[in-house]
Amino acid sequence: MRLNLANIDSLPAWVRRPGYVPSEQACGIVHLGLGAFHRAHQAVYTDAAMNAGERDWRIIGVSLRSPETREKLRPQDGLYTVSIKSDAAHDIRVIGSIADVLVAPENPQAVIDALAAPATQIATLTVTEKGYYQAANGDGLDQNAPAIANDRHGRSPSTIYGYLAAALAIRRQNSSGGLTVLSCDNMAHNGQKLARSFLDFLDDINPGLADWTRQNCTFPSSMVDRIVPATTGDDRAGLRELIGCEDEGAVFTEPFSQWVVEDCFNGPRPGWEEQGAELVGDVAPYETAKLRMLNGAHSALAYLGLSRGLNLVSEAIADPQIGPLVGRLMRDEAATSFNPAPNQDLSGYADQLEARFANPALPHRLIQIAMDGSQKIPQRWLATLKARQDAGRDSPAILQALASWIQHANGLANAVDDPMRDQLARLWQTAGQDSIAAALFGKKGLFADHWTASDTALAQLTGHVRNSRC
Ligand code: CS2
Repeated sequence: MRLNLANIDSLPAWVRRPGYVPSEQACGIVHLGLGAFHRAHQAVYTDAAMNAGERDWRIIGVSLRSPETREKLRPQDGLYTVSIKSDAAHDIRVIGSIADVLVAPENPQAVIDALAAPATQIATLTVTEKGYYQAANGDGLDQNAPAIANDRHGRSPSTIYGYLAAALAIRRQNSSGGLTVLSCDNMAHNGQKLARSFLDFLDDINPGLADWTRQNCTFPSSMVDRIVPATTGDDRAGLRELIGCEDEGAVFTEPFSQWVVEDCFNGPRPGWEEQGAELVGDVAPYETAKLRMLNGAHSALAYLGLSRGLNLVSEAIADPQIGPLVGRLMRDEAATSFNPAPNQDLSGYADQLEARFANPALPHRLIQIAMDGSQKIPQRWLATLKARQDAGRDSPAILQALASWIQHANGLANAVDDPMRDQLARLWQTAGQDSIAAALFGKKGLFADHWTASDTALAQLTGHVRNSRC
């Protein structure tokens, strides 16, 4: 038996389910990048808002690449379960907020039409860091990326910019109003970066639409936080035992969830703040803490842990060398690299993060976190290194983690899953072990715009690269 609207009532009584009739709710949101993270986070807040009585906020999910998620959810009428993994009793909830899944490459026009529909108020995004095509120096859009050049020439779009541009042109023509375009990815100033890159793109292809977008759309920043490991076959089999039903779209996550959103919406939105989201004037201190402490620690656990043959976050945090190093990275380095908001307790936050990483009920694979390192380390480590170096302070824990990433990027012990993989491999070949750190972080290094290492830091980093395992 497969989970769907017809058999939802045969689930055990303790499984929570929507307090509204999903098929009776219209759509108000289009989400680009429908992965497990969205299903365990924003879709849950939206489901909760409709449980509380709000109406017509269902989500049309868009997969920008493969049909996999559509194959999981369509036969289930969009329904799937979220299981909270902890020591406590089973907590499983059916989510009804996803109405349909579109597969962009199969039918780009359907995606454009969904974004252009007058009922659509909000476009949310989890397309990962690389989906924003940021220039290597962090300064706006990478105009040279082939996908961006394709979209600029008005061909069938493949990037968020091409889809949004085509949809907003229709909204403008039909006078159906602008959109709130809400980035939910792990990037510093994600809303500002998205707005800047999108407007760069529009200025180039259609200055009139760029002006209209400036006046009719908003791009709030947001900080999203929930650890959502990739679902495994074992997870699904265990779930089937528990609920007596097959759920191909199931996601498994931790009890913790946080969403801090800049309160600058263009039009109506669900009352997410009634369901635990925080609507604030300035997201930056929360976002910086999360990126530099949580994600910074995660990446360190990933590369240091993999280099020691470990597989899971919970194993890496328990390692007698890695655990304390990651504690220093969070407390001594990341937490001291920015000004927190009043009442933001960074020491308590670090304690909480260590407990979350240690959650034995949530197997989170290090290799999942290790992917796309070149896109992640600027906001997770390099920003901290720069801020502390500018203040005359060193960051020994991050330097060790960074050396471990450099070794990882060499690809000797693993397959490197990174959009800059070939560039990094070429650099390794020409620079070798003694000069790779300089080629990356020296004065003309590949990442020098994010952080140019001092001579001392460079010497230390080079020493670590020589000594770190791969
Ligand atoms: C992780 C994040 O895969 C990764 O890079 O660091 O996905 C992390 O689990 C989330 O940001 C937690 O909110």
